[in-house]
Amino acid sequence: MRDFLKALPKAELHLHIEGTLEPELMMALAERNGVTLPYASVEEVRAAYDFDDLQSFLDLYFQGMSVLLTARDFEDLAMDYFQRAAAEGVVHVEMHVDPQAHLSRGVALEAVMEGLERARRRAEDELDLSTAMILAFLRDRPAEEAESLLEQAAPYLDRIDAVGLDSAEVGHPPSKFREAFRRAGELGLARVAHAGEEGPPAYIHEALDVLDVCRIDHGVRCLEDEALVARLRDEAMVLTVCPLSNLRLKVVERMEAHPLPAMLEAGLNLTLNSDDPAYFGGGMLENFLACQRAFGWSRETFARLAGNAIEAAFMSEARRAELR
Ligand code: ES4
Ligand code: ZN
Repeated sequence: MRDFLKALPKAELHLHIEGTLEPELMMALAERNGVTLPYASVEEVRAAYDFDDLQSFLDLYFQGMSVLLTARDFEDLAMDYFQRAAAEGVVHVEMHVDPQAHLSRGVALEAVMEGLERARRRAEDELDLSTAMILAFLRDRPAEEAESLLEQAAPYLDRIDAVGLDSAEVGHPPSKFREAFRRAGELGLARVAHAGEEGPPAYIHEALDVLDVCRIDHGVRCLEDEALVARLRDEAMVLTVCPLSNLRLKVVERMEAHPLPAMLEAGLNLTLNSDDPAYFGGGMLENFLACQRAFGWSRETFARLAGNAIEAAFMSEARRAELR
């Protein structure tokens, strides 16, 4: 089964590129850039990754990315990840990027965009890996900051496929970002949003009603609302579920208690993704394997889930045809 899941062409639709920063690269970049981290070794970094909830993870996620300063750092970050992903059968990666987390540290948007662009070209050339980019708004920052980021991103719109909404969910409902998402639509960008990870099902309804999203990132709390489940199923709305993330952030207590099998049973349009692989214990293959161990799914089920992601991906029809 491992060989089958590894060989299965997988598209990753829910990934934060800053969440791919492995402790080894974090330490190397800290050294290269003269940044001080509160860790003496790679082992200490890993030992710190014992999270209670989303916020306790986000604190270390934002701290870890303090080593990313130059275009070269962002290129190294993404290329390092693209190589690992390709080696486990990933053929397409859609990366969320959090520019506000870099701008607020004095890192120019140009450094972020140039570095990531170089890595994307290399991924295409060297790894036959296609990529897309989702410009994410930090929902715990003011809505005006998101609107300003979108205007600053004007020179890079041709490299951006969609806007997204991430970071601390509870207390920051989708409606807060009505204007930024409306403007993104006007600029021709697709819309996705994290909803129903820690937040209530009402946030999923709101993301659909107010932000006009084409995908819901996570969405695992949808089962608490029967009418919502019917709506998601009827609209064939794509949900980008991240099993190991949900386990490590204690959205679920054990993998066996994950709502995925019930969501599948409900006829939802599901995909499997890794979210922040450097922090949550593995990439796409490990997420597929965790489901295999916990739910005992058949090859057909995994092939269907992988197929759902190819169909929902931001990629050319020519590329989609190639991967079908
Ligand atoms: C995230 Cl797991 C998760 N949830 C919300 N925002 C995020 N940013 C990076 N990882
Ligand atoms: Zn996420």
